[in-house]
Amino acid sequence: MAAASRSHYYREPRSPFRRKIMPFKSYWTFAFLIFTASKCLADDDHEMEEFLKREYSLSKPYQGVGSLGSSHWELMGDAMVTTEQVRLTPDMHSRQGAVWSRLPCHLTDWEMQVHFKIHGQGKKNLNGDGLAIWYTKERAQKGPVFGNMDNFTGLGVFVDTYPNEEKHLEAQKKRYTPRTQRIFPFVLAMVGNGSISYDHEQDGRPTELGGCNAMVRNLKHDTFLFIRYVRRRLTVMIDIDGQHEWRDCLDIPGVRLPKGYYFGATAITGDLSDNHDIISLKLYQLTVLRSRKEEEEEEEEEITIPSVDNIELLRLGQTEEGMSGLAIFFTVFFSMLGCIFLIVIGLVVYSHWSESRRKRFY
Ligand SMILES: *[C@@H]1O[C@H](CO)[C@@H](O)[C@H](O)[C@H]1NC(C)=O
Ligand SMILES: *[C@@H]1O[C@H](CO)[C@@H](O)[C@H](O)[C@H]1NC(C)=O
Ligand SMILES: [Ca+2]
Repeated sequence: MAAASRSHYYREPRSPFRRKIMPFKSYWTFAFLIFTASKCLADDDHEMEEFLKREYSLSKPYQGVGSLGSSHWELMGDAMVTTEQVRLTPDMHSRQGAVWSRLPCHLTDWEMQVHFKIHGQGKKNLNGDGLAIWYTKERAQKGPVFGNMDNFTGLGVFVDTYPNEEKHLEAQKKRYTPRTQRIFPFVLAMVGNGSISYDHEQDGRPTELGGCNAMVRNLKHDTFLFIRYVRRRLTVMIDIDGQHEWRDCLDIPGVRLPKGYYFGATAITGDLSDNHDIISLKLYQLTVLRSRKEEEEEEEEEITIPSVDNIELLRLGQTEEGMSGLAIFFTVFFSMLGCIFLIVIGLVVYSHWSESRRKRFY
């Protein structure tokens, strides 16, 4: 409408409006751009609603937890339910326990809020091994990956409380550079496709998607972990300082997880131990706006095997970070080489010039 009313000024050739008025077509293109831009911005603000899904949640008084087939959550191994928590392992060596949902989850976008507690007698770094939260194809399998099977298919988020690799290096009087060294307890995410093994001796370093340090042991206040999966973006956040503030741990786009997998929590102890408690698992369904294009894309290619887009680049980025000291060295080295080269050229040119001047004098 604005364009139409302004076009009256066209009759006056020298109107100051003249140059400002856009042709009809570009006016609409512009409006469209503004519209899409604002829409994208709204989406980036995570404007979404969330609904607690009780069937995938676990909370006090833990009525649906047990070994009976009728329970929503299956208890395994050394795990025990009390009035206060589901204790996956007690603070005793060589235990493992798990709790697994019996219902496959078919939601597209979700967030799992984990209220957990890790505590025990062990001093700093003399405790282990940690707990894991799962969204996997397989369920209720025992194994070495925090009490779950290796070569799992799906997502695992680990709270690793024992630095196996760092302890091993320490014994050899070696260590990572401060930049690449990880401080434990360490939260780490990994996506498996059925043939990727978790390297326990390296605390999963070769297969990690990202992670962060989280001092979660023996705290008086409540500790939480959030795992959010929205539009194929995996975000892990922690709230461990008792301030009710979420801290980003990792955020990775292009994570492809099939629907219909199972949620679970597992823990394991070895020579060293801890109580690994789950106080609650709350699963929220998130409803987010999707563009028609996104919807079509997602309908077209149904995900059957979990994967992460550009995983090689992700790994490359991590090693590059470790090598940046070397990169700085080379940059400095070659700049100095360049300067020396320029100085030499300068000297040669100068000596030629002064020589020819000398010749002219004679
Ligand atoms: C699983 O991932 C590995 C490493 O990215 C790859 O080599 C392998 O082909 C994948 N397996 C399947 C079944 O997709
Ligand atoms: C896991 O996969 C790796 C490589 O595909 C294989 O070597 C290993 O035997 C598998 N482990 C188990 C427990 O299936
Ligand atoms: Ca470890």
